[in-house]
Amino acid sequence: MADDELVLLDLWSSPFAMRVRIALREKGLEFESLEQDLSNKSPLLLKMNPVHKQIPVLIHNGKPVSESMIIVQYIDDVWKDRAPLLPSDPYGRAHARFWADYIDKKVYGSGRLVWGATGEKQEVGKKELIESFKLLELELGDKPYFGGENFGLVDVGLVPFYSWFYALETCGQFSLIHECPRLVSWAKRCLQRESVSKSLPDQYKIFDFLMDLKKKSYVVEKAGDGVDGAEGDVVGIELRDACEDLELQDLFVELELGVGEFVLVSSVPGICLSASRRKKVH
Ligand SMILES: N[C@@H](CCC(=O)N[C@@H](CS)C(=O)NCC(=O)O)C(=O)O
Repeated sequence: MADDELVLLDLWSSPFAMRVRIALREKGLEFESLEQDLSNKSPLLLKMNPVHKQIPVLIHNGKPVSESMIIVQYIDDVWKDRAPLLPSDPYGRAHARFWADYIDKKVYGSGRLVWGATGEKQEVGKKELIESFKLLELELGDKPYFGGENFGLVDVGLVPFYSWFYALETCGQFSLIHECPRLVSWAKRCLQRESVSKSLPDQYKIFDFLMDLKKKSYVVEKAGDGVDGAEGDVVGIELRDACEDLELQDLFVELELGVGEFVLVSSVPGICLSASRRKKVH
């Protein structure tokens, strides 16, 4: 389609946004990337994604498309004549969508626990993440890509997490090359594609970004005796948990309002700490 205007509401560190950048580049499409500040959401983002208020959003000739895997499939539908990301047969398409959905359901959530949580929660995240990666490795088998000979939807869905590997390994104290050597080789193969290497940030930059985020913000968990956290909520934190992590201890000192009360300065879903409302701490 000639004269297409493509604007991406973007964020350099977001694995979801990376998917869209990769898909656009696979198709050789020019686009304008508008970096978003999620702590102060722009009127454009709120207008274009009023339901979730999240990036990425692809605005194609003024019309917004949201949710990364939906955007990637939209791009593949519109520009189906170049570098197809999905196979043409219905079974192959369903199979690829199944694994893309698996990645969405498993990898991001458990990864978040690995870099953002401590103690038992982190261990649970680590176990789940390694199990998911091992299962994905089985699905990959001996193929060069999840899409077989062709780089496809599942590859686009998963490869952004390669930029998080160093942070995950460092925080979780495990080695991905040791646990899942074939997955690491696959990621390196993907990185040889310009679409991927241009879209993924440096692993050390991601590590610094996540550690900074962990210091500045936290959210309480939904499970167990936890509570939902929202920006500005006043909650009490069991200092016992916080003590496991010296950096987080500093954070609590900074945020303390009174005896055992803390305010959430920012809401980043899934950074888990055990907490309960207005619980006294000593
Ligand atoms: N399911 C969404 C997830 C997108 C997402 O979580 N975006 C994050 C940035 S990584 C965001 O915009 N967060 C802001 C918020 O939730 O308020 C997708 O696949 O696009």
